[in-house]
Amino acid sequence: MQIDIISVVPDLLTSPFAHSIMKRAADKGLLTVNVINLREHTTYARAQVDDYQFGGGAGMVMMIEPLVNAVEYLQKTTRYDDIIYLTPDGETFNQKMANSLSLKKNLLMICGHYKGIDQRFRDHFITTEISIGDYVLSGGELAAAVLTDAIGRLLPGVLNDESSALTDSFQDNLLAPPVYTRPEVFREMGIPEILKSGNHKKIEEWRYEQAVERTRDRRPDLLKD
Ligand code: 6GU
Repeated sequence: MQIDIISVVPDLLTSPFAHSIMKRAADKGLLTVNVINLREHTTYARAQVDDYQFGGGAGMVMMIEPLVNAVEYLQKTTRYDDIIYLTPDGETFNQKMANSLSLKKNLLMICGHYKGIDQRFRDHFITTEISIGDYVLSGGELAAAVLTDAIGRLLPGVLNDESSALTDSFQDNLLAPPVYTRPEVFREMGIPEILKSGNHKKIEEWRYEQAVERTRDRRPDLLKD
């Protein structure tokens, strides 16, 4: 899978994919992330990419022309399944969307800054608008990193134990159950007896009960549908 990300702060997007599971995905050739500097696609003086908004008001707006230049340049070599704009007024990202995006081949993500991007670009080039939650970030980069991580780890072969994505929180609309590792006793705090029983069927039942209980307690909204 290929994920291309257009940004005015490309440096924000180097570290998130250079470690751990995202690095493994890249090393195995399962996920390629390219970060494109929007300023390299503007024809305006001093690499300008934003301007004052028509109608007045505080805050700059990202201009349509550099964005179109960048997208059309990338489209010469890549056919995108989706062109995603990261924006707080988009649809709230969730695991279902991560699953569905992980089935695509090529994605393009556009990171907004300032007051956002010219509406004409949204109308004519963007296919999907996504937010990562009800709060405002100073730009779309961290949101693009969140999406890329959530999508990338779902690609077959990225996680060592392929079943481990299946037992994530949210994968079946349940939060994950509690987990324990060594030592068995730490400062008189033990672990649930059942986990030492060796009875895998009983352990699975216990985990499921714990997941349901935790979900009912913390996120009852997930159990409604
Ligand atoms: Cl995708 N972008 C920005 N700037 N803020 C956000 C967001 C995205 N999602 C939540 N807040």
